[in-house]
Amino acid sequence: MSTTQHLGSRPLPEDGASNFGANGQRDRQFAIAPRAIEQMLDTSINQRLKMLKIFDFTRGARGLRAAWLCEEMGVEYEFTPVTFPPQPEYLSINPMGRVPYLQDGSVGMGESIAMMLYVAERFGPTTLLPREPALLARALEFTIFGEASFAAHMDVLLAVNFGGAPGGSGGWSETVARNQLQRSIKHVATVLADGPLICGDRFTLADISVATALYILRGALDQDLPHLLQTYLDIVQSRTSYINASRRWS
Ligand SMILES: N[C@@H](CCC(=O)N[C@@H](CS)C(=O)NCC(=O)O)C(=O)O
Repeated sequence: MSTTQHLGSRPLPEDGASNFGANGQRDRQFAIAPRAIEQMLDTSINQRLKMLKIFDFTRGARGLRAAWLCEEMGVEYEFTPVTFPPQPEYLSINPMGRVPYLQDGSVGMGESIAMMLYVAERFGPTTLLPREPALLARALEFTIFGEASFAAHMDVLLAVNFGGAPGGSGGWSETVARNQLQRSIKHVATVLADGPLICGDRFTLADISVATALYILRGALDQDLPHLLQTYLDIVQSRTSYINASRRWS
């Protein structure tokens, strides 16, 4: 199907000669311009269809992980806001109904850490996922740690704070979550003591992952961070990539 048919508009002459009339050059421009515009439109529609889509709540933190990485790597993406509770249209894309969710054409996936690894592999190689074994090991460990051993424990506390846990308390699971969070905070502080970043001087996926956990801790749970961690968070969040991504989420 030709571009013209696809867009459902009248066929255009191959060049402007047939429309070249009494107005001379002006008519020629009119005949040529619509074709150029159609081509531009077609290109931008195709680009949009091919563009990565990241579904998340407005001001959601975890979807920013993938967006931040896209900004770092120069990968185009689109933020698609999801309301809570999720509507049938979103559930037809992601039946689990959680966010974030990433769509790359016919490929779809949840889990913010997996999304980062996908983007790094699909559009890489990138220095944000180092190849040297020692750095790779640390980057992978802390990329997964940032969610599995850190942010995931905050869910219980978020439920206690906002979800109306029975009696206003999360009982033993709240105690476990608070203990685990303290251990995670200590672990990050120990690594950052040799910093300035998780992998020394190299900004990696691990920083995006851990910084997001710190951001949830400070933002959603209103918890003050130790000075070292707050300074670290300020440094990584001052990157243009983060600023650009977070603007789209607000
Ligand atoms: N491990 C998941 C956690 C996802 C998650 O906790 N999503 C929350 C919002 S940040 C959510 O969808 N909550 C609504 C629900 O569970 O229905 C990830 O990293 O993507």
